Amino acid sequence: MKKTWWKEAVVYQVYWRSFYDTDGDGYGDLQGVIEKLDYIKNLGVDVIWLNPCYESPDKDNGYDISDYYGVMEKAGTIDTWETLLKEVHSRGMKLIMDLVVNHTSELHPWFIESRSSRDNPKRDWYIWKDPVDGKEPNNWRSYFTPSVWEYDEVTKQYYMHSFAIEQPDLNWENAEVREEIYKMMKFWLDKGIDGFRMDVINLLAKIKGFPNAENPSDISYLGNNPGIHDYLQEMNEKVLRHYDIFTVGEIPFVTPKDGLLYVGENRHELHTLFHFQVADDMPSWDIKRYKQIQKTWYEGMWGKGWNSQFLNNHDHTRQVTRYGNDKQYRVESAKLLGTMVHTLPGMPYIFQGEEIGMTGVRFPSIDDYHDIAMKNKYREEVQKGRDPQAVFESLLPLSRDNSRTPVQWDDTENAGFTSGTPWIKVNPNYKEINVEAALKDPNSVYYYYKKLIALRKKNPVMIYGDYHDISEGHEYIYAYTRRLNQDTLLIVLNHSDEENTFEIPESFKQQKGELLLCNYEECEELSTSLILRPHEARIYSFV
Ligand code: ISL
Repeated sequence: MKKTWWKEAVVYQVYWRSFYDTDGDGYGDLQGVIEKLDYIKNLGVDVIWLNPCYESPDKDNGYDISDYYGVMEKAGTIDTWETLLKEVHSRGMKLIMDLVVNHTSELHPWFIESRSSRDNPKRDWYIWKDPVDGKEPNNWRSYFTPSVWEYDEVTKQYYMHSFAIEQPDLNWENAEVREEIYKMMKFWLDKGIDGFRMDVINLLAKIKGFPNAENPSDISYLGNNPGIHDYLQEMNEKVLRHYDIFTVGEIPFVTPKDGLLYVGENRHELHTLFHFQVADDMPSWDIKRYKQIQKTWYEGMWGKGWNSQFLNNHDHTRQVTRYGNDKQYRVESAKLLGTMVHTLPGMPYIFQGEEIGMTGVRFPSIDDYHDIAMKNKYREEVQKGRDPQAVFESLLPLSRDNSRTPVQWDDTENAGFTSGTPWIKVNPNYKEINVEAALKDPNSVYYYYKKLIALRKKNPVMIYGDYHDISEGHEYIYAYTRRLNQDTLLIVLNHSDEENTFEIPESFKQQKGELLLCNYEECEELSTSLILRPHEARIYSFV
């Protein structure tokens, strides 16, 4: 398998608005990222993924861009951004930016022009359709609203939006649009960034003819449509291949077979992808399903394309809350999930705060929430006549705000995140869970992550080794091997609040294994029958 720098990288995601506020406006900012770069660097990560900080009316936290060349005031200025890039590079790290080109903000000058009249030269830059029988052109649902279509009174047509009404979709069939986007990508790449995380990049191509969907609530018709690979190959040819960069596509609704079409090493499109079979489709821990997902992706991609590993990000509830036990076993469980993400095949992602085991939230009222997806859904369901409290409660577990609360730096007011009023409430558990406490405690989740990352740097088997699940059918234990040449790792994870036993396979019984890492203070050396405590994780090495 071809070795590359990015295959060996560990990525840390910075959701800057919730990271660290330096000017007291209640929003994290780029200066805050600069001030905490040593903290990130100390963890051992290689790449920072920065969520969108472009000019934006901020209806969807920066995913509604009104100027691709400017920096949002809340985040800072282009000069601060330039300093950030320089400071990241001077610490030997890399910076990748979010690329959001499926849609713009409705306040982007292109859309303002486009909507101004039917014969405006930019009309075709977005997707406009006539009403059908006086109604929406078809029955498609958007991510955030009951229809992808919004009627425009002035020109008496509908425009398409795959997300909020304020996020009109660009028309990628239009060559001028594509050229304009490529120009913008080169602008940032020429400044020296190291790549892009590409927002819903598989949504660019729409189904020709816009036919009604049989089941409109399954919105997978929005993605992976014919034409998408032509766009990505063109993007690669015209932009990407000219730079030594790394790209990761956000690709919802994708199967391993189709995933390879995006990241196959012979395809010249993207380097890696985020698939959503876990984050979107597995609401709570389901070991059987998770093993199956890992198996099919490994079998589909290994040796041909590179995968990513993540369990949470700014859209998905914090992993220790969603897939672990954030109460009695919070620390053990956070470490176990980290062990899994960092030892499965693919690039590991850490979402800010994950490294101290931050948890999801349960705020008392819908007014405490800001997530446009949650707010819109709440309104939609309440308008149907459902009980508001019941709707609210049903939306709590997966609200995107679960992972958007400020990073908890210390136990002072607002967790040391801001001297002002935070844009979103701080998780009330900050007195117990915070960076300062983690840095003082040698057994913290933070130092465990540091060890995991260091281990990865020392053991190429963690990156390039093959993968075999040796625990199929076990209800609580997930155990697998990674092998490269003479090196073998055995990873054993007990996903349970109870003790569980795992019999190691015959082939290991004759070998001498060394315990490399374990998430409890004292751990058993290798034996034929391993007794694992609640949420215990161990890595053994065989040479
Ligand atoms: O959040 C989700 C489910 O709760 C995801 O399905 C998510 O909406 C989807 O993966 C697309 O996300 C990306 O594009 C959105 C933006 O709101 C998200 O923050 C971004 O990650 C529109 O740009």
